[in-house]
This record gives sequence, C-alpha cells and structure tokens, in this order.
Amino acid sequence: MAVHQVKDLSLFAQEIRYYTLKQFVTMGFGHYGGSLSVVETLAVLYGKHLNSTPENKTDPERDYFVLSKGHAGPALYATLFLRGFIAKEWLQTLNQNNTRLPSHPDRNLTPGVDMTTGSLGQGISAATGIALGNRLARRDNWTYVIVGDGELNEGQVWEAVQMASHNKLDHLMVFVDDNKMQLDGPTKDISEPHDYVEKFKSFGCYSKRVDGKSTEAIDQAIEWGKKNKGKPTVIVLDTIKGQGVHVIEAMSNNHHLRPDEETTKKIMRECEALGERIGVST
Ligand SMILES: Cc1ncc(C[n+]2csc(CCOP(=O)(O)OP(=O)(O)O)c2C)c(N)n1
Ligand SMILES: [Mg+2]
Repeated sequence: MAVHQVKDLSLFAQEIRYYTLKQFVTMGFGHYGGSLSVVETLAVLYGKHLNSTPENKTDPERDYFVLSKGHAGPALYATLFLRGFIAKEWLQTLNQNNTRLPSHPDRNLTPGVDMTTGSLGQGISAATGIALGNRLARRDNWTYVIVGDGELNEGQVWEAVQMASHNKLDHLMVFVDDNKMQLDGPTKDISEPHDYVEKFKSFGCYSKRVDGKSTEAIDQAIEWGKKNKGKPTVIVLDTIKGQGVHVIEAMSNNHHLRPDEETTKKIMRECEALGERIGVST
C-alpha cells in the first residue's frame, strides 16, 4: 500500500516545526537545535517517500525509518502525530513519568518508532542490519536513517557504512544532518570533518550534498537516491542548528536549552506567529 502523499511538503514541515516547539515549551527544556534541523527531512520522508502508515506499521514489507540522532525525538513525535500514528494529547507528555514519548525514541513505547535510539552511532548500525535483513528476505522496501554531523565522530558509524557498502545495500538511504554544530561547539573545531561527500564516496557509497532547508531539494535528492543501484546512498544535508526559528538560530549554543522566562516568551511568540501563518493553533 502506497503512502498517502502530503500535497505541500514545505507547509507540512512548518506544521512539524510548530508541534515540535510546542512540546519543548510544555516540557520547559530539551534538544531544540538538533530537532529543528531535521524537520524538513522528516516532512519529505513522512509526507511522500516513507511507506509506513498507522495501518501497515508492523508489516515487514513497509519502509523503515531510524532516527539515529535520537535526541531529535520530539521532531519525530510531531511528525508521527501529524501522520496519525499517535494522539495529539501525547505531545503534552514528552519525557514525563509514564509517558509514551520519552525524549529519545523507544520502539516499545511509541507506535511508528522502528528503532530505539539515543546512544549515538548505534541507530545507523541497526538500520544497516534492518536493510540487510530485508535484502536477505528478498524484499525491496527501503530503510532510511538520519545521523548527526557530530555523531559521525563515532567510529561505529563508519563500521556500519563500510558493512553497508560491502553488502551493496542499495535500499539503505542515509541522511547526514550537517548543521555544523554538536553538543559543545562547532563540529570542525572538535574533529575536522573534511569533505563528507568525498568520504562517503571513498567508503563505496553514492553521495551528494543538498540544501537541507529546502523540501524540494531533499525530495529531488531522494528521487535520485532511489534510482541508484548497487551501493547505499548518503545525502548530506546543509542545515542550520535551530533551523526555522530565528531566536534559536541566533544562539551560539542551542544544543540543549532550558530557556529563561524572557526567552521562552520569545520562542512562544515565534511559535504562535508560525501557527497563525500556517493556520494551526494549540
Ligand atoms: C554515545 C553517545 N555519546 C554521547 C551522547 C550525548 N550527546 C547527545 S547529542 C550529542 C551531540 C551530537 O552532535 P550532532 O550529531 O551534531 O547532533 P545535532 O547537532 O544534530 O544535535 C551528544 C554528544 C550520546 N547521546 N551518545
Ligand atoms: Mg550537529
């Protein structure tokens, strides 16, 4: 069964952004920066490409999605709500006792979550295993995975990519959220990343860099990746940490925020203005 496509992917991204912000404001703290930078990619995957729906979510023939940078969980939850996997009320319970929405995704708690993540490096390894399992079962479904640029410091990521390319996993598509920042500063100051595209190509993958702020560019890159044969595809996304929210983009470190009253007001104002522009509220 094909997924019902969302007509306007950039509008869908803004809806995801709105409900991501709402969760953080309710909770009072969280991984704002890295959640906001994956919103456009989630919109294109869940709005168009990912064949995973509330009806087929346990069908082994469906597509799989792994959020390897699990700290962006709230953006995934906003997406799962908008695609009908979870109830809206759940969004108000983020990370609270007995919640079905822990800050990092848990496949045993949340419908639509295919892999438990949060320990960086492990999600992409799991995704590679899922893609290999599907290959061995002679299925042609897709496995998509998002990793962070800082996450690439984990050696395990490169073991996974090498194994994926050795096994010619051409139904594995990896997205690198190149927002240029990690927990404690700019990625290039912590461990010089060199040219990601060249690195992934040298590991035996197809790779290209695209504008991760543009749903159109991401969509075109996925269409390109789907035609690739014999190797995994790695799409490097040029993004901004805190993407799409001025007050957060402007901060020098927005990895994990517990904003004071003043800043919370500013974030809420921006969130409400966004809601008005796109016609959603509460
Ligand atoms: C194995 C492991 N080490 C450390 C952490 C703590 N941690 C959470 S997010 C993060 C920074 C990751 O940077 P990046 O992948 O660039 O994330 P983004 O910029 O997308 O938020 C770190 C070190 C973790 N979750 N897992
Ligand atoms: Mg980063």
